Amino acid sequence: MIRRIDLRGRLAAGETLDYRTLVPRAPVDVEAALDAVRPICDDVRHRGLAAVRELTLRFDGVELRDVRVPQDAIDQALAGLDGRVRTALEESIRRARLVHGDQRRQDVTTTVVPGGTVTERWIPVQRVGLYVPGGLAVYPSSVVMNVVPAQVAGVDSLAVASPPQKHFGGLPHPTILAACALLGVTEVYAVGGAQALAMFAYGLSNDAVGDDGVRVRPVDLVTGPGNVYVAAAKRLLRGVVGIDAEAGPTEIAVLADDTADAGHVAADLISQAEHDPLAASVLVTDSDALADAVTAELDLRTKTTKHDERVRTALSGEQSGIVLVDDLEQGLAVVDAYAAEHLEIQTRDAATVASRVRNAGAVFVGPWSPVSLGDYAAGSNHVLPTGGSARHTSGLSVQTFLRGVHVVHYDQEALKNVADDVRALADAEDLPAHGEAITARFEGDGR
Ligand code: HSO
Ligand code: ZN
Repeated sequence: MIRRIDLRGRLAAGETLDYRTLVPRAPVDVEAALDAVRPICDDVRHRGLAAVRELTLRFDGVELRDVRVPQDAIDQALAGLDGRVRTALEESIRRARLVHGDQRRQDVTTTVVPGGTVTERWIPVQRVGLYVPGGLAVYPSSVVMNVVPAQVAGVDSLAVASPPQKHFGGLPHPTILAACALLGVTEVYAVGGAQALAMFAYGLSNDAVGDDGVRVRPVDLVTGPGNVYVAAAKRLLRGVVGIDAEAGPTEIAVLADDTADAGHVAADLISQAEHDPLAASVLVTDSDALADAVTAELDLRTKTTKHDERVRTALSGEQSGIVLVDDLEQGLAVVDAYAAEHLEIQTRDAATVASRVRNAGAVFVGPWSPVSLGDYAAGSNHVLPTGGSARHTSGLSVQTFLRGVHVVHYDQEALKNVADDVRALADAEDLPAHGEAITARFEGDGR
């Protein structure tokens, strides 16, 4: 059911291989979704709450009275949370805080010349909107992964939006609300999809909603996963509001040799295929025997896994496959070209092989570091670049919620000493007023 791409012997035969076009990849057409999303964003912008209510009825089948989730509903969700899940979420939060706490950057002051300093100040984004989807699965873990770095960065104001669920009285899923409660997030909205992102970008003002007092302040940055419509809304609203990455369907690549356990590799490939029929599972190996054993294990395990249909569709899709390579050297070139959201290294001397990886959202080293550990409880972040964007983009981190601002402070002497250089460059660019701004300060002192 999973296809094979055999690259063996092709280099020896003198072929030049363009790995980027040879690796399996799903075409995700965000552009096509833009047309559907544009009128939704415009409507929310111009008609505020009335539009959000109508869209929520149309897409979620829920009649919203107020967009804001009342605090007692959030408290009740926490009170009703299963004890085992609560303990696990608390441990996940604790580990994420450890890792993200170490990411917090210090301001750095460089003394360029005596009397002339440049400080890089890291200033948190003021207000952030976090979108938590409610589609095929419920992701309280994603609440943790978005909220923890924002809080560590020092974001002042944090709002969460998640689709209202018919079965839960028109509120977001109770586990989402409980995760918010554990993290101390109190501003939660029962709004989903593109309308949630438009609400965050434009806000809902009193003017737009009449006189029932609802007001949602616009945010400065929106983060969080979502389907293709959420990605399209992000693309459309970027500029009005900052966005994190446009997250596509999840991906796992495993680079393995003959020392890997075929059952474990298959289980890991299935674990991410379970997210989405469009999810990608890719094995890159130099071992024929492992490729055969993993294929057999995939067949076996797909029969008993809960979301078998989704998994089967994902594994047999053109985005998934087993890539056979001559050796690990070629394997590394292939996984670098693929730039997976998640990359597992299951080889001899895995740490050394992993240290040579250039492109991946996150790397999972050795037999005891599966992706699902990272999804929930490694301490690492699970909001990671997809679709090959790991070539140029990082996953979510404290850095996502900070801006580096250069603070320039020169005294008179330090400016005087560099005045000729500024004037020379200003003249070279034919921008003499730039030079005059320096000269004006020293007129009459003989320089
Ligand atoms: N693997 C997903 C994250 C996730 N998994 C949430 C389970 N829950 C994308 O990194
Ligand atoms: Zn996952």
